[in-house]
This record gives sequence, C-alpha cells and structure tokens, in this order.
Amino acid sequence: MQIISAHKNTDFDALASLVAASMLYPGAQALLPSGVNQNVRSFLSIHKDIFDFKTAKDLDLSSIYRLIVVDANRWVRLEGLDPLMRRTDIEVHIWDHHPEIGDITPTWSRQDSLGATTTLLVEAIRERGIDFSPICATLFLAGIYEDTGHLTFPSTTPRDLRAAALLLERHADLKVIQTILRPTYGPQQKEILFRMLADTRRMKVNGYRMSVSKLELDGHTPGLAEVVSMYRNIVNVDVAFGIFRDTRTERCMVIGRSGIDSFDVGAVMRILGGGGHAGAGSAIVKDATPDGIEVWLSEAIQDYRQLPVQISDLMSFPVDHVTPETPMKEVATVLNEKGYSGMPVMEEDRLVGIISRRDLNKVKSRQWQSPVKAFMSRKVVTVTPMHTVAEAMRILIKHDIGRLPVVQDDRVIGIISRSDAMIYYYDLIPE
Ligand SMILES: [Mn+2]
Repeated sequence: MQIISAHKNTDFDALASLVAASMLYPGAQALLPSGVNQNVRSFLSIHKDIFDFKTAKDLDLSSIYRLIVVDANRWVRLEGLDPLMRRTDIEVHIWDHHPEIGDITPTWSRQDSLGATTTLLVEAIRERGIDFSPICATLFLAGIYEDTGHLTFPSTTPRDLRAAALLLERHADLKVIQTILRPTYGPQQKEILFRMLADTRRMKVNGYRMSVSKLELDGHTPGLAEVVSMYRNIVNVDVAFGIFRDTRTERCMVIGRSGIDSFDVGAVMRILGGGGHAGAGSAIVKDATPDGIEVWLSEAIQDYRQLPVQISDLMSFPVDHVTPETPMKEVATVLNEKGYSGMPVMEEDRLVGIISRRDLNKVKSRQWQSPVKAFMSRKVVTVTPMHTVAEAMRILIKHDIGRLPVVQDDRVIGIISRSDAMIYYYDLIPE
C-alpha cells in the first residue's frame, strides 16, 4: 500500500496537494489529519463525498511500501506516522515548497522554493496530461491563493502564477474561492479587534510609529494573528503588537506585525523566544506581565539598529544647487538640462530656499534676469541624518514634495529625491 500524508492543522495548500498527489499516485490512500484549519473544515463538510480520506489510525501501517509526504518535511508535522520513522524498507517521496531542510529523509523528492506546494503538483499533473474537474481546479487554486496571499506574498514565483493561470483555464471558480478563503474572522475576533482598538497606545520610538494593545483572554482564541494584521492596518502604524494574556495559563501571547521593510518584527520576536519573518512574528512568554512585555518591546525598538538602509545610503551627494543671485533664466536652463523638477538654493553649504519647476510659471518675460531669491520658497522641509528612511519617505509623501534636503548642523549634506524613494521602495539599493 502507498499512503499520502500532509501536515497537521491542514490548510488549503496541504489539502490541495493531497488531492493532487492522489492523481499522480493512482491507488495511493490519502490521509487527512484529524485537525484541519477552520476554512478547510467548512470546505470538506460540503465536499466530503468527492474525496476519499482516511486517518493513519484506520490503516495497517505494516503493509506500507511507499509514503508520499506533501507540503511538509518534518515528522512532527505528520499525524500517526511515527512508526514509519525507523522503517528502512519503505520509499519516501517528498513534494514540498519549504526552503528549510527537514528531518524526513526522502528516497526521492521534489522540493522547490515556491509560493505553494500545489504549484509543484499542478505542474506534474499538466506534464503527465492528467485531466481534472473544475472542482479540483478550484481547490488547487485555493491552495495556491492561500499560501501566496492571492499571489501577493514575496514568496510568490512566476511558476505559481503560471499554475494559477492554468487552473483558471480549467474553470476554477473564483466565487467559490472567495467564500472558502474568507479569513477566520468571526464575532469573537471582531470583539477582540474592537477591544484592541479601544485600548490602544500609540507611540513613536526610534523613528518608528508603533502601537501596542494589551488584552486579557480566557483560554485559546483562534485567529489572533489575523486580528493583529487588521489592527495594524486600521491604526496605520509601522509596527503593531498585540499582547494577549491568557488568564488560565497566565502566559502571554505576543503577536507583532510590521508594515515596513526597515523593521524586522521576526527578529524582535526571536529575542523573546519566538519567531517569524520581517512582516510577522509571534512569541509565547511565560513569567512576564503584559506591562513588562510592553516596556521590553519599546526598549527593543529603541535599540533596534538593523536598519538595512540609512538616509546616508539613499541620499545623493554632492547636491546640485544654485545661489540666491542666480538669474531665473539660468535656473530654468539648469532644471531643463538636468531634468530636475526642482533644486535647492544655497549660500555656500547653507540652505536658503528651494526653487521648483512650478515657480517658473510665475516668471514674467521681463523678469528672466531677476535673481532666483525673488521666486524661491523660503520654507523648506528638510530631514537630518538622524531621521529614519521610513520617516523621510513619510515626509516626502505627506508634503507631496519632490526632494528633501538632508541638513546637519545647518549644512546641506545631501538630498533625497522621489527617484531615491522609488529605489527604496523597490529594494534597488546595490548591496
Ligand atoms: Mn504550503
């Protein structure tokens, strides 16, 4: 007998991979763990008749000659298969998209870094010319969408999009997908979100806009990560934390979300004993009060120095400029030649004003010999090298200006332009 297993707390990528692997290994029995995520459970309650799943308990494991593992690479993630761990007489195939190496040693594997494992299996199904129904196409697409955040997570690859395109061609139903992939966000989560918003503390630490909310919860509450994501979006800060104290175990669950590249919330959670990646992280903390954790968090952010990009990396230097006495005619020529939309006006290295292309419209024909100081604006928005890049970007956007002089001790030491901002947002900084 051959069996196919996906990970516990099965999500759509795992479920879709199970079903897809059943097509690639005819006769193999797919095993569904007893714990599946909430959306998968609702999906299965409607589609149960279509699929034939068993659990490891239902089977006599001694007759197995091949184990196919999908969307996982560690034994602890599989349910009821520990007896197979030491068996040397079975083949083990792994289909997985997780980049880190696990402890299941395969005899054969296809492990590519992709947005979803389903993509790998859909590719194999296509190569072998196997036909599948629109319902399967819908499930496969749900798998890819779920693990790639509807093809928006940075882990998404061109192969995921190609597989998604194929599934749409095979009549995957996007309306059904919208229903089955709805966030695990029920009345309980809504109530928590409202409480978080009511008890929110906003602060500015080390240049980051940060927000913390502390709540007491009674027992395990699903969907907290989703709630904190939503919370960060609504309060619109760079970094948001929810500190949830479980009144039964007296442990605190800390969930963090970062909306900016320059702050790696996973790194901060790792110091707390948890984990995560740049945008999302969490930790469970024993023996600490929510207030204590809040203080710790703001200190950690205060000390956060792993800014990948500093203002000095981003700014241009030397700064092209004109002096206050430069005639407007010359200013217009320089702006045109250099393709600038504006330029600082400087006396030595002191900033006295800024002139933009827009100001040229105010110049009457007899005024072209007049000095720029008569037309420049004297109120100039600037930053210092002590600002974070995120702050500088916010200032650019808030004032809708094209350039931001960087000023230190009254001297202009550089300038940040809109195109520098694009470089920052699109990560184009050379290493
Ligand atoms: Mn997956």
